[in-house]
Formats: sequence, structure tokens, C-alpha cells
Amino acid sequence: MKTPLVLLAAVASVSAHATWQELWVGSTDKITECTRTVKDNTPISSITSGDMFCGRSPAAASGVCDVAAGSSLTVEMHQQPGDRNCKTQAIGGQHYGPVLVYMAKVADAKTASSASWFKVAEDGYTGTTASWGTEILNANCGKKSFVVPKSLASGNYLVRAEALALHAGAGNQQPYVSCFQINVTGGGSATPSGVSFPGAYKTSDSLFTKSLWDSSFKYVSPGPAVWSG
Ligand SMILES: *[C@@H]1O[C@H](CO)[C@@H](O)[C@H](O)[C@H]1NC(C)=O
Ligand SMILES: [Cu+2]
Repeated sequence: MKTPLVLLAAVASVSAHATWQELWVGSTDKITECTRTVKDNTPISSITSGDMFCGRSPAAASGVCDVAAGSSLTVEMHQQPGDRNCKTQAIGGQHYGPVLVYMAKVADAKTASSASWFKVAEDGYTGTTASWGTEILNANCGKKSFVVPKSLASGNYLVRAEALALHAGAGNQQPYVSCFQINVTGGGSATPSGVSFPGAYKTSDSLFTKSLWDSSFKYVSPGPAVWSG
């Protein structure tokens, strides 16, 4: 009786899709005040899709959250809108893959529709059990914290959170992306140059051409190195 098991597994993996939803500024829960909320928890169809910019049909938020340069931000992912129950995995099933956070300076965080992104955080894979970024995310109730570099110039930015699930094998990546609208205050003079989305990832990148289930799989960080200021 193998068929029912296969069907169960398929259902579980569908319901395990997820979205980035909430933002914390330091210890203040901003909920979705500054979140460009995406349409639903379905992954982006391809790493070269236009949806790689800020996710699938995002709605601009009414808010722009002030964040002091050098302080902490936390992005938060869950399977269903508004369900922050830590008993439910943030991104369930076997959604193994890195968790990445990018930022980009923009003129107006509420309206920006193009940007040059630099990477501020990455939980990749160190080759051991439970060391995938998505597994670390699940262990932290969907929360990924990072520091807004102290030297970064003040002004409006988009924060782009990404979980890049690789479990479906070579050529079948499942990117989950949302953006957050922030205003960096008290910053320095750094204006790091960046990459575009779509554009930063190529289907020919080694991370995407070999299945993580292959014994010779090696984790190669997608996109640029982390810029820490
Ligand atoms: C960003 O912060 C600066 C400094 O506090 C403030 O003058 C400016 O109005 C803020 N901009 C937005 C869009 O919130
Ligand atoms: Cu999924």
C-alpha cells in the first residue's frame, strides 16, 4: 500500500508553502505595518521570474518603519497568513534551502519598483543535519534577525527576505520572497552597489544545476557575498 503514503506526502508539501509576513524593529513587533504582502503562499515559478523582485503580486504597505543604523531587524515567515503559532513549522515539510536577506536604497520605499540589492544576511548550509537556513528558521519560529549595517547611508530602503527551497531538485527551485519598507536613520555614508532581481541568479549557477539529494552536492552561495558595512 504505497500509494496513500505518496499522496499524503504530496498534500503535506503543498500545505507547507509559506510567506514572509511580519517585521520586528529591535524588540518592537511591527506585524505587517511595513510588509509588502504577497498574494498567497505559492512559491515563485522560477529564479528568473519578474516576481523575484519582491514576490508574487505584492501589495505596498501603508507604513515605512524607521530603523536606526546599527540596530537589529527581524523578518518572520509562516505557512498561513497571520498564523504565528510556533507549534506549526514556519516553512514545513522538506523545504531545505538557504535563507537570504537583501537590502536596496530607494527614493521612496512605498512606491519603488526597481532597486540595486546588496546582501545583508545568509543562512546557507554547512553540510550537517538541521543546518539548512530553512531548518534554522523553523527552529526559530520563522524568525531571522540581522543587523542593519551601521555605516549605511540614511534614507528609504527595501528589505528583501528570501527562502530558496531546493528540495524539488535541479531546475525546480521554489523561491519565497517578500519585501519590507524601511527608513534607515542615523546612518553613515556607505552606499553599497548591488545586484538586480531578477538577474542575480542564473539557471546555470551550480547551486541550481545539481540536486541537493545528489551525493556530490555542494552548497555554493547564490548571489553576492554578504556586505556587513
Ligand atoms: C526618514 O527618517 C528621517 C530622519 O528621521 C526623516 O526626516 C524622514 O522624514 C523619514 N522618511 C520617511 C519616508 O519616513
Ligand atoms: Cu513549497
